[in-house]
Parts: sequence; structure tokens; C-alpha cells
Amino acid sequence: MTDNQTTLSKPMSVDDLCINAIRVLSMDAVQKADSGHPGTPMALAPLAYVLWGRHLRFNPANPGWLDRDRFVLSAGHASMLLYSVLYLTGYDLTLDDIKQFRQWESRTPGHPEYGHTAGVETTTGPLGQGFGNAVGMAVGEALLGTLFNRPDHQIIDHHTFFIASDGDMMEGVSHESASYAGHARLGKIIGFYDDNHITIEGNTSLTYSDDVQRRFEGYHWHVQRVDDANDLDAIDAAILAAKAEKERPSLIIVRSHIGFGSPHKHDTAEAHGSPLGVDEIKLTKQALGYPSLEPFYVAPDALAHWRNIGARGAPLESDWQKRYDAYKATNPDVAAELERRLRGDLLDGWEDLIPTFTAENGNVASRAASGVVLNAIAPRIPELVGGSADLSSSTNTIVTNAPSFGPDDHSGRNFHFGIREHGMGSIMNGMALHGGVIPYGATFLIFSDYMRPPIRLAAIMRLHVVYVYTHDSIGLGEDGPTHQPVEQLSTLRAVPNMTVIRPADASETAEAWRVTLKHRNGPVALALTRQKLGLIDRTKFAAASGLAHGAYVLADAPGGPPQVVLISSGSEVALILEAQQRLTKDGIRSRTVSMPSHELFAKETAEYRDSVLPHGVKRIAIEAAHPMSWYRWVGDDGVILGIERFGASAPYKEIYTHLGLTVDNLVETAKKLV
Ligand SMILES: Cc1ncc(C[n+]2csc(CCOP(=O)(O)OP(=O)(O)O)c2C)c(N)n1
Repeated sequence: MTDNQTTLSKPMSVDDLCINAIRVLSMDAVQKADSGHPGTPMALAPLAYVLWGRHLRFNPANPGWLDRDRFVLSAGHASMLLYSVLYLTGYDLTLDDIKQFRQWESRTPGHPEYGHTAGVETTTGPLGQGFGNAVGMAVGEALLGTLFNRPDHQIIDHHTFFIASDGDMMEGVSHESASYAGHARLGKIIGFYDDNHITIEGNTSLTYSDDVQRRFEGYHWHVQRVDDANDLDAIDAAILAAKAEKERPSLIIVRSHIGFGSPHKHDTAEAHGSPLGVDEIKLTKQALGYPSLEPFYVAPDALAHWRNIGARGAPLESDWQKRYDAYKATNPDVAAELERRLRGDLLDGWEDLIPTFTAENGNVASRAASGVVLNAIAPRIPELVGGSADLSSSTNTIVTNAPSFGPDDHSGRNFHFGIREHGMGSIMNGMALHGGVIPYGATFLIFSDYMRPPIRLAAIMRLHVVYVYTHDSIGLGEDGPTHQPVEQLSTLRAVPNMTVIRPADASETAEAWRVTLKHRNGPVALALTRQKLGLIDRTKFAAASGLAHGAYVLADAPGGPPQVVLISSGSEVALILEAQQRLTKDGIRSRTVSMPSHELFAKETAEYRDSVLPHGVKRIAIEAAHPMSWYRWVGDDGVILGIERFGASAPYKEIYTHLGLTVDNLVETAKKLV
């Protein structure tokens, strides 16, 4: 017997070898990295074995197969559970990758990252987000299935599985998403709640005594219990029953024991987020009766069995492909449309539908202009689907004469997310990840704060989602400081991969939608006004198409190069235009620059940027928001007229005056600078 062999009372079954392989890889990877979460993968190894082994439809050779079942590990800290299974079933992930857990540029980062590791469907880690993503994926499945399946051809027909931990359940976003899913009757969701009674601080009894079963029954979910996470047949039976339930989403509450198998860490918080320790790992492998103590050892029989499980995917997919080919032969146009949507290509000609605004339209709030544009382009962009968190009449985000997505109709493009901004953002991410749709979600800009976590994840994952944020400043007036955004524009602009666009008038709003729909590698936030805006006369000022550059010169004063540059975005562009006229009269040559998007401008060439903001000419920026994001653009000797306090409840013009956001102040400041 070698040092690494253990004494077995009886040979281990292939089932146990397969299950324990996950436990061993998880323990060893965390130990090698000297950081990570071994306990939950150890507890849930049997669940993973039953789910992947008997139920999940997936093909490691093609992780992107359209009709695969989706799996979301909402408890992203348990990433080694997922990485183990991806390696064992034969995805593009090697044992060496497992050994590189949590290392620089490895394919096994600390938490699962979408686009980074084959088979990872979404980035998780911030608890609760995966739950919402799973609901969004199920929305995508239901919507596309309803639109594209034909009576004899169910080509989109898959389940969305997720695993949620105590932390996921405590986070509010799980409430918002679960409530939405139950109401919308998303019957193809099958979630597992890992009921292990342990979080970081200790036993859940410290802080948590929800009756999760009744909670989810209250949401109209179908709820089952499995009392022993090691009972493979009970897990199997519960999944079968969940699949048989067509109307309600399912939750399977699985009583598990964190750190299962570890003599000293079993059922303790210590197993949650630290390596077990070399000695304890040895004891655990012995207690489990594992055939070797060698780190990362997977018995050949177990690997072969897991690979057989993975190999079932290819015939599953090719069977589906045959059905898809038959569908395509019978319904060539529908199939072509589906394929277009999945590729993310837009139909030709949609830009011809973007309306042109003229003086005859009168003064129009940019939120209203946005609604007009959305409705004009909607017929040619059917994949643009979305709605608001109960503010559609204020955010102008309903597509008129189109059905709503709801419990009785999964075909609708208008979504009613309810007053659930956080859930909305998280569900939108799931929809985008599912593919075939461009989701938009609307609320007041101030309430973007209620959906920060999914915004950040959309940016990390570079998802094409659109936020329509209206009531974008103190310009909303009487609702007062609780509703008036101040710091939101700067903080949204600070999110990497995010594009914020704040158009100055109806024409720029139309251009903003053009850019937004073409911008496929990250979220776009449109900041739109509640108050009406005048239309900038494009016969006198540059065309609104300049918006695509992020910033563009509207006009220079006559008679020579500018002495001062006035920069602004959104509603305050009107102020710089008026200031320019006054300065011209007073003999000061000024340039006006509309800067609707800092991010788009930052991507332009240095030559272009210098042509808009010439070196050596002093700059003044004005925006009814916190000045933080403007320092880069005005330079050391520039001035920013912004807001460094909360707003106030009053008619909006008065607030502007009290806070010094006026033409008078602009003119005075310019004169001082020149
Ligand atoms: C939003 C958010 N808050 C906090 C954390 C840090 N965190 C990671 S796991 C965890 C809780 C662990 O308990 P549980 O969810 O039951 O997971 P288990 O210990 O069973 O693996 C916390 C607070 C996080 N990942 N996300």
C-alpha cells in the first residue's frame, strides 16, 4: 500500500466515487489556492450528480446549444461545485485548470464568470443575483418558445435550474424575482434551496427563521422537500415531480450538511469559506473511504462515468438538431428570424423608421421623445422587449397595441416588472443571457440606485441591456430631493463598460436610440428629462448625429477662434446656447459643445477630442448633477457648474435659479475666465 492509499472496508460504488470526486476536487482546489469555499460543494455533490447525471440536457462539446437546460449557481461562492462538474463531464476545462483555481487569468476564477469559462451561464457571487438571472432566463425561454415554436415543433423547450443558498434567500432580490416568477407562471424554473443552516457568522438561527416553504407557496411556487441531500432517489423524484409541474415554478428545499464528510468541519461555518487544512482533508478522504489521498485524484472509473454522462449530450443535441432542421424546412422564415435574433443582428431598414423631430413638434421632454422613437422603431425591432418598474406612463416605455407578457400570455413584448427595480435589473440580465431579446427596463433615474447590483453585473458581463432612466435631475421639480438624482450620473459613468447617454433634445434622443441599439457590448443607460425641452435648430447648429461621437461642437461664435468652451449635456445644453448668444453680444467668442456621453467621447481618437475641446482654451461645464465626472473634461483651469447638495421641492425653474444653474452664472463665469 502506498502513502496515498486508504483502507477501504468495501469498494466504493461508482455513484459514490463520482460524488466524492466533486468533494475531493473542491477540497483540494481550495486548499491549493489557500482560499475559497469547500463546504457547500461537498454538501451538494450528490445533488449535482443527480442533476447532471439524470436530468440536465447539456452538451459539453457545444456549451451554447440553444435548447440546452440552463443551470445557474446563484451561490457563486460554491464555484468549485460547478467547475468540478464542468471538468468531469468534459467541458473545455482540464484538471490543470482546476489546479489553477483562483489564480491570475485562470479559467477557474473565484466566482463563476460568464464568457470566461465554458459552461458558465452567468456571473454570480453577489448573492441573490443568480436567482434573478434564472428567472430572466426562464422569461427568455417562455417568450421565445411562445413566439417561435410551432404546433408540431417544440424547438425551444428547456428548463432553468438554479441552486440558491441561505444568503440568496435572505437577499431581497430573491423576493422580487420569486414573486415575479410565481405571478408570471414560469413553470420551467426548478430551483434548489440549499438548506444547510449555516452562513458565515454561524448557524442561521442567529438571524433567520423564515418558513421558506410557506414563503414560496405564497408566491405560487410548487414546493417540495428533500430531507437528506445524500438521498439520490429522493432528489431524483423531486426533480421529476418538478418537471411534471407545468404551471408553477418549483423550489426543492434540500436539507444538506456543509462540509459533508469532514470529521471536524461538518456542519460548521468554518467549512464555508476557508480551506479545510491538509490534515482535515486527509481525515475527510479517509472518512469518505476515498481510494486515494493524492490531491486531485479522480478514480478512472469515476471519470469515465462522468464523461459518459457528458457524452450523452451530443446525441441529445443532434436529435434536437434533426427536429430543428425539420422545423426550419417547414417554417423557413420563422427559423431565419429566430436565427437572426439569436445572432443579435438587427433587421435592415430599422433606422429608416427613426423619426425626425421638427419645430412643429413643439417643446418635447426627452422621455416623451424617447417614447415616440421607441414606438416608431418597435415594429422592425421585435426583439426589443421590456417595460418598467410600474412607471410606464411616466417613462414612456409601452409599445402601443402590443400585448403584455404575463401569466396568461408569454408572447407579449411589454413587461410589467412591478415595483421591483432590483428584480427587474436581474431578470433583464437573465433575459439577455438567454439570447434572442434586447431587454429594456425603465424607472426614474433616482431609482437606478435600487438596481445597482445587476447594473454592475450587466457591465461586467457586457450584456446588451438598455436602461431608460427618466426624471433625470432637479428638473423634475416638486417631487423634491428624494426623487431628484444628484450623484447618479457620475456614479453610473464610473461603472466600467457602461455607456450613459443624456440627450439634449428630441433629435439627440432619436440618435441616442440609434446608438443604443447598435451598441452590443455593454449596457446603455439613457438619462431623460421629465420637463419639456426646446428643439435645437439644426439649421443653425450642428446635426444631432454628432451624438454618436459622445460630444460634438454645436456652434462657435463668429469672428475667430473661441476664447472659452461651454460644455453641457441634456437639459442644460439650452443654457449654454443662450449663454453663447449673450457672450457673443458682449464680444466674447464662445464655443458650445453638447456632450451627451462621456464614455463615447472617451473612445474617440485624440485628434477628434482635441478638435472638440482645443488645448489652451478654458472650459466651463454645466450639468444639473454632481460635478465629479466632469473634471476630466474641463481640465485644471476649467470650471464646473454642478450640484454638490441635495435638491429641493419647488417648481423646477426656481430650483435651477437657487442652485446657480443659470445663464447669468454661465456668462459671469465665462467673463471671469476669459
Ligand atoms: C450580496 C452579497 N453579500 C455578501 C456576500 C458575502 N457572502 C458570501 S457567502 C455568504 C453567506 C454564506 O452563507 P450561505 O449563503 O448559506 O452559503 P453557505 O455557507 O451555505 O455556502 C456571504 C455573506 C456576497 N457574496 N454577496
